[in-house]
Amino acid sequence: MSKSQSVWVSRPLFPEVLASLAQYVDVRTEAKETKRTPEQLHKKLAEVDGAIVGLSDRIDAGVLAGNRRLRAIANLGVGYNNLDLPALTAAGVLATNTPDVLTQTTADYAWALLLAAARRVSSAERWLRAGRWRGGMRFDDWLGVDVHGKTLGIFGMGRIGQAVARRAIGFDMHVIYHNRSRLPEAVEHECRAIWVDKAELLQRSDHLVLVLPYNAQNHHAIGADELAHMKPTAVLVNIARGGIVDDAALAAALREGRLAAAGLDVFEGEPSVHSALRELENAVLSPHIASASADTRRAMAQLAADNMLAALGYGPSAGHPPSLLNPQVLGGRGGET
Ligand code: 8YV
Repeated sequence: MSKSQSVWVSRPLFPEVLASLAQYVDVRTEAKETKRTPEQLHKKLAEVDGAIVGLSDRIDAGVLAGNRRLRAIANLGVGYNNLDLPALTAAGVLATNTPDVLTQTTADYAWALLLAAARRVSSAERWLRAGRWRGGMRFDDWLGVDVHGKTLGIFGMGRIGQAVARRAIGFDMHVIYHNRSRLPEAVEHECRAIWVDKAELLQRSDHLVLVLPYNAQNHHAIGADELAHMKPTAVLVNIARGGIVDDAALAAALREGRLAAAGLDVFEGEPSVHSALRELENAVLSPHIASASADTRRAMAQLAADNMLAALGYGPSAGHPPSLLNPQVLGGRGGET
């Protein structure tokens, strides 16, 4: 049966999620994820009523220009710095993201990076695989830095930051955090976390995890100055966004021993990664996979699909996408779904 509305999915998704979309709309899929030019995106969006996109798809006023058909953009991620929200709102396009479903998995991954970087897991494995473990290892080889019992700093204390903090209880850590606004006392108490200003966070953290959203104010929130205030024994973990850290300054600090190690899942200009970082043994690097467990990626994809169907007026939440970022658009449509 022909369907009246079409949805473009900018990258391969789980077949069952695509099938749930296809019950209601005509689904246009892609065989692989590619970085598209604004012109290519403009063309793709001109032909559909909705699009499910990811972080490499930058949706701004330019790609929306002249588009009278598009009604919804569903982002595959909780962070949505790839979306120009004011531009989407001005164009009357509903925008959604995927909060909550990835909180725990992403927090787990912050710990994976922290522990791997502090205890030199990747570097030791590379050494072993290279056949260099031949006996005669010294008792003081492969010394890392401890995580348990230390002070954990968290920069950005939203849902994921709080989930990182809760896990620190099991490691007997003291947690300090910095966030624009202080959390309610009950949440601070539950997370056993104490608010400090940014300068104190940098100075006191034995290890620092970045979980803040990317925006113009947070560009290079961790640059050369900030790194200079951190402890030389500290591990820095970035599971937030590339651009929050000045990667060149970080590489210099790691190379010069001004910082013990870093665990990085996100990079400025990804998928390319600063060559200086790639050369460092004390940097654990991964390709933006903090939310990538099978259950969570499936849940994210399904939430994006549910958001899309609801935005286009289908399914149990028709007209009310579960994670709508710009409810003003619904108001502007005068209740139309
Ligand atoms: C990515 C994320 O979306 O949700 C976010 O904001 O950064 C991640 O979940 C995902 O890894 C795809 O790049």
